[in-house]
Amino acid sequence: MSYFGSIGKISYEGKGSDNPLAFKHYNPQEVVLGKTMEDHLRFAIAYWHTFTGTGTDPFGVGTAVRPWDFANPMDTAKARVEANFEFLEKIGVPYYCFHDRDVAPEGSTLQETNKNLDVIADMLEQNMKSSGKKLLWNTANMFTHPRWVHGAGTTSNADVYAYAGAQLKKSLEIGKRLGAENYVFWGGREGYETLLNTDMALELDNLARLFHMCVAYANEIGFDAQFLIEPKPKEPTKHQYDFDAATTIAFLQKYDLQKHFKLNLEANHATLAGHTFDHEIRVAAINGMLGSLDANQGDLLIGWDTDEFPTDLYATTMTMYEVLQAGGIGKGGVNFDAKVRRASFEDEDLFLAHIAGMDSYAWGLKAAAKLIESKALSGFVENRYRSFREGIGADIVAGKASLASLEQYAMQNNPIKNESGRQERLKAIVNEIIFSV
Ligand code: XUL
Ligand code: CO
Repeated sequence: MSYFGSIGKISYEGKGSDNPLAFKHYNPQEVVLGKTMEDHLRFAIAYWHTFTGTGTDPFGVGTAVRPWDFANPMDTAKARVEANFEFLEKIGVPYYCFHDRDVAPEGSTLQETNKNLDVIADMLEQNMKSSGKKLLWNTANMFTHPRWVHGAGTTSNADVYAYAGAQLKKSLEIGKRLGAENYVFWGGREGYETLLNTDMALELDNLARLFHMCVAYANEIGFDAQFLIEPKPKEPTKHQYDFDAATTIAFLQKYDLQKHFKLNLEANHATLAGHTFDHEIRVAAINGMLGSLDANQGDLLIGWDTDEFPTDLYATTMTMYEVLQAGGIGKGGVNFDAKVRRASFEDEDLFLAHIAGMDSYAWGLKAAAKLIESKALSGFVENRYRSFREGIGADIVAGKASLASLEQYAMQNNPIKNESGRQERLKAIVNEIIFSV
C-alpha cells in the first residue's frame, strides 16, 4: 500500500531548480570538508510529529486527515509503520526516531501495552531490514497518560515510579532489538508546579536512581546505545529539572552519571531557556557532552515550544559551525523534532517541510565549512587571546600564577591597553559567507 502515491523520490536538482519537490542544497553525496553531506548531517524523521501528530492546538482539534488513520488503533499503528518507511525512502533520510507510545497504542494493562509494542517492533524490524533505514534513537513517553500527572522519575507516588521503571525496561529492550544508536530521556513531566507541595531533593535523587538503573540494565542486556538527556527549561511543567545544558551537566556530575550520558539538544528548547542553540552546543561540546540535535526553531513572538521546521539560515549556519568545530555530531544526528503548521494539513506539506529543513541545514553546513576554511572567525579568536600564550598570560594558563605574582605584574604594567572585539565586522563576515553559498 502506498500512502504518498502522487509523490516520487525527492532528488537534488541544485540552486537553479524551481521544483518545490526537489532539494536545492542538500546533495547527500557532495563532499564538504572531507565528508559527505549525508554523513555530516545524519538526518532523522520524528515519528511523533510526522506520523502521529494531527495538528491539534489548545483551541482546536486536529486538521490533518492522514490516509493511515483507521478506526482500530492497531490498524493505524501498522499503517503508520508503512507510511514511515515509504516517507524515509522518498525523502532520502537514513534515520528515524520514536517514542514507544507514538508507534503503538497503550492497552488496558502494561502486559497488553507491551504486546502491542512487540507487534509493531516486529514490523519495524522487518522494514528496517528490507529498507536499510536505521533508528537514531528511541525513547519512552512518560508524560502523556494521566498516570504521569506528578511526574515519572520525579513523581510523589512510588507506584508510578515503579511503572516508569517497567516501561523503561521494555523501551531499552526495544532499542536494543532495533539497533538504536542512541537512547533519549526527555523529562516530559520531571519538574514542578509549586514548591509548596514539592520535595525537590527527593525528586532529584530518585531521578538519578532511575538513570542508574537504566545504565545497569543496558549493561546487563548489552545495549550499547549512547544515552542522551534532552534539556528543556519549561513546558509542560513550569520548571523542568533538566533546564538547559549547563544545569543538566551539573546534575549528571553530581550523581556520577556523566560517563554514561551526553546531551540531545533542541533548538527551540535552547531559546525557551534564553539561550541560542549555538550556545547550548558550545556548552555541551566543551564538556565532552555533545550527543545529538533536535532540529527545529521557535517563533520570536510566541513564548512556547512551537517546533517549527528550521528555515533560519543564520541559525543553521551557527549551529553547523559549532558542530564542525566540535569535530562533528558523532553517533548523533539531526532529528527534525518539528511539525508542520496546523494550516499546512496536506500530506504534501510533510515533504515540503522536510525539504525546507534539509536544505536549510545543508546551506548552514556549506556556509559553516566556508567560515572554517576561511579562518575568518577562528583566526580572530586566536589573535584575541594571544596574551595568554606569552608572559604573564602563559603563566596563568600553566597554573604558575598566584595573586602575588599577578600583583607584582599589574603594579608595573600601567596603563593597560584593550582592543576592540569587532563584533559588527565579524557578523558582516558571516553574512557575506552566508550570501556566497
Ligand atoms: C518535547 C520534545 C520531545 C523529545 C522526546 O519538547 O522535544 O519530543 O524530543 O521526548
Ligand atoms: Co525534542
